[in-house]
Amino acid sequence: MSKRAVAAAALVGAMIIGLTACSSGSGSSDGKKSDGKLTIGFAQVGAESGWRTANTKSIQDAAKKAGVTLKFSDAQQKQENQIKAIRSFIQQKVDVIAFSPVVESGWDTVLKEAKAAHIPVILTDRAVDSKDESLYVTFLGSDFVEEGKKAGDWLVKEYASTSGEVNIVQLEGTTGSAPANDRKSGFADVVKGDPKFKVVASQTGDFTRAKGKEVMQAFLKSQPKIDVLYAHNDDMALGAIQAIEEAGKKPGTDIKIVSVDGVKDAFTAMSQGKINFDVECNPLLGDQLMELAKKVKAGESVPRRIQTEEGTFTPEQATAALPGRQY
Ligand code: GYE
Repeated sequence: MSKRAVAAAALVGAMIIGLTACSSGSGSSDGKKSDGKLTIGFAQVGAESGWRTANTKSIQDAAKKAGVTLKFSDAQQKQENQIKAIRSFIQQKVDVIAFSPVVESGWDTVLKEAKAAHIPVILTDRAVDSKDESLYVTFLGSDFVEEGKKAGDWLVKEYASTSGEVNIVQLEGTTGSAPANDRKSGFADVVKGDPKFKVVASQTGDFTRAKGKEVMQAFLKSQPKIDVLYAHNDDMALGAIQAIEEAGKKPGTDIKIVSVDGVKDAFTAMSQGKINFDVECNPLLGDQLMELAKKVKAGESVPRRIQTEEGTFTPEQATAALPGRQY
């Protein structure tokens, strides 16, 4: 870090302490001051799932609490919309750009434009596959490969005493997105260890309930024997549950379901025995993002990678956690 950056860091640090001191007396925690206010441009993926809604709310609430001006854009799951939003943030000269890339590839050009404009970029939730690591300062989010492995580990245990074939159908997330790529590969790495596990069909449901239902209907028609559904998120699992029930089968019993996210609606389904295992993915990234953005703006160094901590849920655990679940 340059001397200037260090000096700037010290100054902003002092300002933050000052603001905290001011607000603590009045009982207000948002520390609103027009001078030195940080502006973040945030390009969100969309509103495709319960996870995403919780993530958006967390970021908006955290910005308010931290006295940060948030310019928020919803890309409706389209990369071109996110690129447009980032370009507009560059034009508006925001202090920090944060975004959750809908897909992994194809970001270098716009990220180079941000770099040329000296606007630091923070990745949240999803990663990009850029070789040039100077195009973003840090990445805050989950380890999706690990999540896929946790789903696979559950399956291996669940079917430990079964010797016959276990037919699996997979509902993939948005094609080309980091969570779809990584949850697929993490799961495959574990289940390939035993040839009885067969992924008989795998298709994208775009992380939505409607698509999850539609694709599951097609699986039910084309596959004579389905033992397990592995869904890359809860919304697709919830859509698939409707398809399974409409086909006269019992989700969680006739077809076992393992999913990812850990949203409230999925916990409710688990308490009804319709989902057998859920791997948690934490959407509450807002406070950490605000903290990071402040540090980055101040020229302080931040870790290149900040990983979210998360667990797994059995139906019993989900039922117990349901009353206090935030999202
Ligand atoms: O699992 C899914 C959402 O990127 C981790 O995106 C996120 C995923 C999440 O649509 O529900």
